[in-house]
Amino acid sequence: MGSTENAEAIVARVTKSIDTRTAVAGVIGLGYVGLPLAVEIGKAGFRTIGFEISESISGAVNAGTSHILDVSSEDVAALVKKKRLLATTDMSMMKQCDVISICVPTPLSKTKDPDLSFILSAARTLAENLRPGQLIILESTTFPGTTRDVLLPLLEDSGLKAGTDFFVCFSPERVDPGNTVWTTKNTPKVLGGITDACMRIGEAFYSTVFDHIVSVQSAEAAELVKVYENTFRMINIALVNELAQVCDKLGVDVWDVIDAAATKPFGFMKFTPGPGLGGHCIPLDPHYLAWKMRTLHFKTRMIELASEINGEMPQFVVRKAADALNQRGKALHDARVLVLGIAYKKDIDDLRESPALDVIRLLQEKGADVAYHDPHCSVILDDGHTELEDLPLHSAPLTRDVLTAADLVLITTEHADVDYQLVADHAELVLDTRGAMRRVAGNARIISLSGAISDPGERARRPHGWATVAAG
Ligand code: SAJ
Repeated sequence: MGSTENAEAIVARVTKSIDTRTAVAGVIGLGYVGLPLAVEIGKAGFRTIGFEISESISGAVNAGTSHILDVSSEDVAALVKKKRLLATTDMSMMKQCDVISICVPTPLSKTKDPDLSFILSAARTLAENLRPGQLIILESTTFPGTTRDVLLPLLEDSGLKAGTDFFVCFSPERVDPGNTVWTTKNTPKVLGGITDACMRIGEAFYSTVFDHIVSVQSAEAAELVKVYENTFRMINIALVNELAQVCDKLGVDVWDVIDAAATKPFGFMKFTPGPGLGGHCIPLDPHYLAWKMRTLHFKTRMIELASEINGEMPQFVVRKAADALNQRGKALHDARVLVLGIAYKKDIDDLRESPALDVIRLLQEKGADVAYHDPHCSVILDDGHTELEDLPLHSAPLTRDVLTAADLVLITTEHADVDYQLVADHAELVLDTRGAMRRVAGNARIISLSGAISDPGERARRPHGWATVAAG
């Protein structure tokens, strides 16, 4: 076997090894994308090798433990026991793999430029271990052209030729952390190949792992599908965040408007406002496309504007907090503020890019005394780029005493397992940026993101103003 085999013969041989499950699969990166993928490939019947740079993650997987919210340790342990899943830091084992998926991070640099360092490192390691017949599938979200213009040349440094000696596809990950309805296996899987032969082998392999394959015309099309999906979300989230500011100006409850608009059975998709945009995808991925288009002298104005609007939401929320305290005759300075819910979205434990951290930072900068409670995030550690004071900061218990001691409770992320009735009963003042308090009522004065107020005791508590006294 070698490059003397023609592409068709190699395609037939690899396809047969896939059909008979004798092909060995590899997954580079066992994070929130790679570990679920490795488990599904193992479940599909392939011996799967997970390549990790982290000894601790590799060891944990081999011990039958999952470090990922959506992957059960039972599944990992069962596959490890059946020798369908093995984690390793020995990258030379890539030689043993017939198909290899790359699931490494694609972060942004400080200047919002693509950071392809993880892809470059994986590609160089792959090139050292590349052999004829291997299929390489890039899953990391990136700008159109990365597979063909960045990954391919590095792999061909091996001396092998893409499309004849080895095969390359792009297939974007579509993991929605915490989503139990749409999982790795049943979410339609987009796939684009560098050549037709690449596509056919990619389809042969991924159709054994995923319920539904969506083939597109090229790797670039597949890359663009992904950044388009997440740009769509980012822009619509910016639109609804701007709507919240519009409602604030008009004195209209934004949730009232959104819920009514969402009754439209066609032509509308519900998004909800909040304190900003979090996570490791939505705030970042559109900037991969914006960066690429800038190199082609094209300005993606929608992305720039949406990023600006979403980025301003933490400041908008802190202004609302200051206003809410001011209405009670209190200043933000030295105010005791309990930030409630800090994960980047509902019912998960991930703090990456969470806007709640920006809100806490801004509150601290204005002299507020900030504590937080989040049942999923027990501590905010000093990881070197979280610019908060007094780290590590531990989650405070959500008790009657903590709530009554707070001058303001600021809800930045809603969680299903938080008792908002307890908050309504014992907090004095609540700023709710997520609509978490809409179904409860108590003694608290509750102000929504767009300024709508519910205050059962408002009339009883209205103080006689200076003007009234002065007028005698
Ligand atoms: N957010 C809002 N309002 C909304 C929706 C989201 O403020 O109406 C905020 C969230 O609070 C969060 C951020 O946007 O801070 C991102 O939320 P997200 O729901 O997009 O969650 P992610 O980033 O974990 O996962 C998304 C996937 N989510 C959904 O499709 C629901 C999907 O877009 C991608 O598969 C995934 O990113 C990815 O990996 O690209």
